[in-house]
Amino acid sequence: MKKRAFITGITGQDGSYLAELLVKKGYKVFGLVRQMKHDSLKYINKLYKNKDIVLIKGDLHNLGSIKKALKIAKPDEIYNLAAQSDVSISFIQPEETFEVNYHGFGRLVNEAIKINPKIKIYQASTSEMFGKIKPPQNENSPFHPFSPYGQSKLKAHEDYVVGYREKRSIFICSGILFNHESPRRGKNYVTRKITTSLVKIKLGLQDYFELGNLDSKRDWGFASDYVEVMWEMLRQKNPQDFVIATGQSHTVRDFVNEAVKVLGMKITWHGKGLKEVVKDENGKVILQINKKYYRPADTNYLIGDSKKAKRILGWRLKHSFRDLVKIMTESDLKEIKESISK
Ligand code: NAP
Ligand code: F7E
Repeated sequence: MKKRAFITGITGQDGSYLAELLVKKGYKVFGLVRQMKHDSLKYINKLYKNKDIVLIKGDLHNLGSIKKALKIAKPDEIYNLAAQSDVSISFIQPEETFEVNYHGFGRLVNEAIKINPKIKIYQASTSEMFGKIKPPQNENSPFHPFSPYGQSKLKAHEDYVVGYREKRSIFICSGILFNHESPRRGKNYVTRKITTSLVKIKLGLQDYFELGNLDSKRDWGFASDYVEVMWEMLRQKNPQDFVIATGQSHTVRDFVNEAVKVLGMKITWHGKGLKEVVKDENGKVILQINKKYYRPADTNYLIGDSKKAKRILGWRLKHSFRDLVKIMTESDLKEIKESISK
């Protein structure tokens, strides 16, 4: 009989890649969706139309909808990828962030173990839980989150992942994933904001764009490489947590420089701090800093140490930072060119 997987956040970047992977692996895949609108299903529409996945309407806010979805899905495995995942928004809406990322996850776990105490659960934890801890960060590093997002994920990790595993012997584990991006990344995140903006500038559709903290360092990987290890984590004899990262760190500024290279643009950097700008070869400003994109507190330096995942899960880096920027920039170039030729 086919194994049954239930994915929350199936419409998002990771959820859509994971759904594709689990379908390929022969799973019967169920996904929780807030809306059945065409636009929000854009990355999973093909799977849905081909009847490869079953979509169930629901929301982590709503216990009734979770109960109903679990009754239909009867999953062997749950991948909880749903979240208010935008760190900047978490400073403006901390309660909503906790409501989804902590209480929503709690509702899901409590219902799931009532239906099937042997269920295996994957929780999408995050490098944001490390906050100000010096890199490299691994499974033994302490946590010190700066943002309400990081705090909500840490509380979920402590109470429902570590807590339920230790006190109630539930098979539940956290993937502590560092930043991972793709052409499916939301345009509110810095990588996709950079690639879409530079492509539009290159094509003459936009004059300039604005960023915040250019010196922030992130360990950026390619999202589709990261979903395979989510599945691997649920294959272990004993549930445990893993840090997944590339082990390399780059600044936001590095990302801009790399994307510009892919587009064959020539740029120069001028000034410092809030006055820093980027000019194109004609001396026109195409990037400037806006204070509004700075956060009240930022996790400035992340590098993940994934030795444990390499040893136990066989985690290997498939795409470099350069590959990632190239894939994202070329994808946006193609998509935006197609949209203007319609
Ligand atoms: P994403 O693209 O922002 O997707 C988030 C998903 O959560 C969407 O499908 C969204 O549905 C759903 N969602 C939001 N609120 C919900 C609610 N109240 N009830 C049900 N579903 C809800 O995120 P991602 O980048 O794929 O990340 C997946 C998970 O990994 C998240 O939990 C994120 O916090 C975590 N994570 C991500 C990274 C990263 O670098 N990408 C790193 C570490 C951890 P709609 O389509 O309806 O909005
Ligand atoms: O910011 C800086 C910003 O929003 C990265 C989520 O998936 O990864 C993601 O969170 C850095 C920060 O991602 C802009 O200050 C500069 O230092 O792309 P981001 P994030 O906050 O790291 C973690 C692992 C998750 O778990 C989250 O769910 O870039 N930055 N200028 C900017 N960031 C944004 N968004 N916009 C700017 O204009």
